[in-house]
Amino acid sequence: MSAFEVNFDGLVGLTHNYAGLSFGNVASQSHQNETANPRLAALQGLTKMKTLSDMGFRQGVLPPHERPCTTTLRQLGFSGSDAEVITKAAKEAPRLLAMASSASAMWVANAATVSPSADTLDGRVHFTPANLNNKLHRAIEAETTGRILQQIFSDSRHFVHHAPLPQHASLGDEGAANHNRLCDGYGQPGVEVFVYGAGAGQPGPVRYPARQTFEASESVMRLHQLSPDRTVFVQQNPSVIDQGVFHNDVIAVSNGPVLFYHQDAFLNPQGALDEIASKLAETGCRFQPVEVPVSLVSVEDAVQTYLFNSQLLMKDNGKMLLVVPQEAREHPGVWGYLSSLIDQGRVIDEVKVFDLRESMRNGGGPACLRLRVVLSQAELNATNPNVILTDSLYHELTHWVEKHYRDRLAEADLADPQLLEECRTALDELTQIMNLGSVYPFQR
Ligand code: SUG
Repeated sequence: MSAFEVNFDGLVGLTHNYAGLSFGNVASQSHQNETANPRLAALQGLTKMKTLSDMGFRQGVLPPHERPCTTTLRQLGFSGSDAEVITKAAKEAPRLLAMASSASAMWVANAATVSPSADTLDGRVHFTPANLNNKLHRAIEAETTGRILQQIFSDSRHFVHHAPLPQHASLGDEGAANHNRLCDGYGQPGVEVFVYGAGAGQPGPVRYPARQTFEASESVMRLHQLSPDRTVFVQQNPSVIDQGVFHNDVIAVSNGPVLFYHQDAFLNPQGALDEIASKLAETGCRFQPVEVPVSLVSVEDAVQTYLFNSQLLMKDNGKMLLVVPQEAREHPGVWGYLSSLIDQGRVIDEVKVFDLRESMRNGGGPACLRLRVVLSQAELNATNPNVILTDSLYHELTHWVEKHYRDRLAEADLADPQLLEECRTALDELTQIMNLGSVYPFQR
C-alpha cells in the first residue's frame, strides 16, 4: 500500500521563555534568564513549515498547550481565583510557576511515539503519548497531548490511542525523539528502532539523566503490536548523554533506509547496525547507514550545532534533503563536513538551513519541532483536515500569532495573571481555526 510521511510541527506557545528547566540539556541551562521573543519563535516555526510545505513535503500543525497550567498549580496547593493562584505561586514558588508556564509542548518529537499501520498487527496507526517523566514541566504535557492527538486522529477504524505509560522514572518515555523507523517505502513494513538511555540492567550515564528507559520502549513495542522480528532496541552511549545528548535525536536521525548518525551515538554501534541491517534485509530493504566520524565532528560540536537534530526528508527522486538549523551553517567545521557530504552527491544530496534560534536556545532544533506520522491516503482522509498546512492556514496562523503574541517575555513576566488570559483568548480562537473542539482544560 502506498503511504507518505506527514511532518506535524508544534506551534510555539504564547509563554515561550528561558527558565533553565532542563538539567542535562546544555542550551536550556546556558540560556536561563534570557528574555525570549514568543512571537518571533512562533513565526520562525511557521516559516519552516511553510517553506517545506511549498517544497512539496506534507506538513501538519499541532497546537500549543494552555499555560500557565493552573490545574498543576492547584494540585500543588495554590488556591483562589486563577489570578490568585498565579500571584501566590509567583511569590511563594517562582520556580514552580516557571515549570507550569513552559511552552515546552512545542517540541512535539517528544509528544508521542507513532507506529504506522504497515508495522502493526491490527493494521492501524498506534499512538502513545510520551509521559516525559524526567522533567516536571514536561510530564504535565501528556494529558493534553493525548486529547489533541485523539481529536485529530479520531477515526478508530484507522487509529488507536494508548494512555501514556505510568508516571515513574523506571518507565521514562520521551516519544519519537528516541524512536526511528527504517523502511523501503513508507507503506511497506519497516523496522522500528528504539534507542534507550538506561534500563535493562545496564549502567547508564552518571552526570546527566537518561530520560528514556528500555522498559518504556519495550512497553511501547507491546502496546503498538509490533513484531519483535522487526523491532530493534539500541542503547545510547551513556558518555554522550553525559556530554549533553539528552535525546537520541540530538545525535542520530533516520528516514527510509538511511540512518545518519554520529560515530559515538550508540554503546555497541556494530551490534546495532548489524541487527538493523539483517532485520531490514528480511523486509527486502537495503540499509544505508551514513556515519559521521568523531574526527570530523566532535560530540561537543554536534551538541552545539544540532547537526543531527536535522530533519531528513525524502525527495521524490529518493534522495534526501537535510534540514539543519542556522547554528550548523555558522560552525566552520560542521559546515565544512556538510558541504563535502553534499558535494559527494550520495544519498543525502541537499541541505537547507533555517533560523530557529528562539527554539534552539532551549535545545530544540528542526527535528524536535516535528512529529512524523506515516499515513496512507485513507488515513490522511480520516485526519482532521484543518491541521494540514495550506496557504490559507499559514496566513491565518501568522495573523493569529501577530495579533496575540508578546514580543518579549522574561521569567518575571510569568507573574502577570494577564498572560493566562491572553493565552486562553488566543487558544480559544485557535481551536476554531483548526477545528479542534474543546481540547483545553479552560474549555471543559
Ligand atoms: O525537553 N527543552 C526541551 C527541549 C526538547 C528537545 N526535543 C528533542 N530533542 N526532541 C527539553 O529539554 C527547556 C525549557 C526551559 O528551560 O525553559 C526544555 O524543556
